[in-house]
Amino acid sequence: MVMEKLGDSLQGALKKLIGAGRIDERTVNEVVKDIQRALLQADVNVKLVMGMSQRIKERAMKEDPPAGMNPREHVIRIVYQELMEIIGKGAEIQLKPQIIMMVGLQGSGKTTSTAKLARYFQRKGLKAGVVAADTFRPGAYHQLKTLCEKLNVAFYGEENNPDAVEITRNGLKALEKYDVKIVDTAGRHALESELIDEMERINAVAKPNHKFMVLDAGIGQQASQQAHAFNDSVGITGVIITKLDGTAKGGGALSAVSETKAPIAFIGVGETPEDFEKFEADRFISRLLGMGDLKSLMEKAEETLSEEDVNVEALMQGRFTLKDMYKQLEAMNKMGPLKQIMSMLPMGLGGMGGVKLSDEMFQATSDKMKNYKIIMDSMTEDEMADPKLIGGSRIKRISRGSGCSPEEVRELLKYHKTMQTALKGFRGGKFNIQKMMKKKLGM
Ligand SMILES: Nc1nc2c(ncn2[C@@H]2O[C@H](COP(=O)(O)OP(=O)(O)OP(=O)(O)O)[C@@H](O)[C@H]2O)c(=O)[nH]1
Ligand SMILES: [Mg+2]
Repeated sequence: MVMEKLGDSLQGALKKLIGAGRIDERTVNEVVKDIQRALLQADVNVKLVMGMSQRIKERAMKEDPPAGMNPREHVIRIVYQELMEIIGKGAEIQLKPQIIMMVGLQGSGKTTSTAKLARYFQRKGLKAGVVAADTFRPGAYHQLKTLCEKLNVAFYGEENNPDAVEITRNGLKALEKYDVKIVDTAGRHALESELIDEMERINAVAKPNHKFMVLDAGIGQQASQQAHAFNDSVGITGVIITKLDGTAKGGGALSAVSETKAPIAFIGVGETPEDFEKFEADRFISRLLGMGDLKSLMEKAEETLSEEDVNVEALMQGRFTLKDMYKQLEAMNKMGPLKQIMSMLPMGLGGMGGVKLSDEMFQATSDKMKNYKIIMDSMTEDEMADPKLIGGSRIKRISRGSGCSPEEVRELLKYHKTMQTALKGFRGGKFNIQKMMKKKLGM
């Protein structure tokens, strides 16, 4: 998971709160101290952290919990709200025809993000094309071309033309029929006049609706300086923070950017085209705090899967047969890294509710899932639709057919039952802490 360390520490702090006998000043101070430490380690600015801690303390002691909310939930809600203040709301991205220009320093991730962004819009049903207007870095043309070919994204470039402005003009014309046109530009080591000059000229020709500054999360709090500088020169409408997967300083970059006027639009969380997310502060924080993120998952599911792959509706209604489970396991494979998916799912839904999975645990779960599929392949249609039919003798038959032990078959049935119960609970039939918290916290 992105910013795993920060998430771990924040969750540790909240666990203390949940485990405390009663919520008094001492408990609050202790929890706030833990949160402080976590944020400072993630490189969030000291002043911001101190201001936030003070507010949490004051609000936790002075404000009365809203009706129906216990003191614990009340404090968690305050922490959530104050984190939202620090991170800020994300940028609004409209799904309509538009021109986007990417700017940023060398190696920040512009070219990679250009391709990822094109894919994002394509998945939303818009036709996307990109223009390779980086004539500074050798190989830039081929890098982008290859990425686009892989993703089936339209590409325009002129390998031997040194004039980035001309390429932009030609490219936008050539891609006229495309809904979303993204212009990848060159970077420089530092914000030097040559770079600014080129950005300004491309800007004048492209007249982009959006100018996204691409920023490497590794620079931490310096993000704010860069965002200001780019904003003053060419004006930026949003920020893409990349490489959040590879740094402990993500908190610095995220909070520093949100202090500038440019909102965070997307985050890059890995090298593959899938590792890219629209930035939604509320979801991001829910995930950090380990509250699962069903909404993100559902969206991801809808984007990646066709309807016959998984019946989300039935799932949410608690109609969950073995067949549905089988489909779900297949769907998980399609959706990519199981680990990522599981950190988004609330507990019980096959997810860990933000509980961290060790690599061994993850491997074990992943192997188990494969086993489950093999076992289910030895079941009849009737059994798949109604697992209650499966008694002792059928278990033996399935065990023989699949080459797994009867214990494994029983375990699968138990797993299915747990999931089914959890889903019913999730739907609201039963007491469910996850749902209750989400509702009360207004998430
Ligand atoms: N781990 C990780 N790596 C990333 C991410 N985004 C980009 N990268 C890697 O960062 C390196 C630089 O990315 P580019 O997209 O080439 O950066 P650029 O801004 O276009 O660089 P220039 O064109 O030289 O200015 C590549 O190796 C990418 O694979 C991300 O979100 N996570
Ligand atoms: Mg590049």
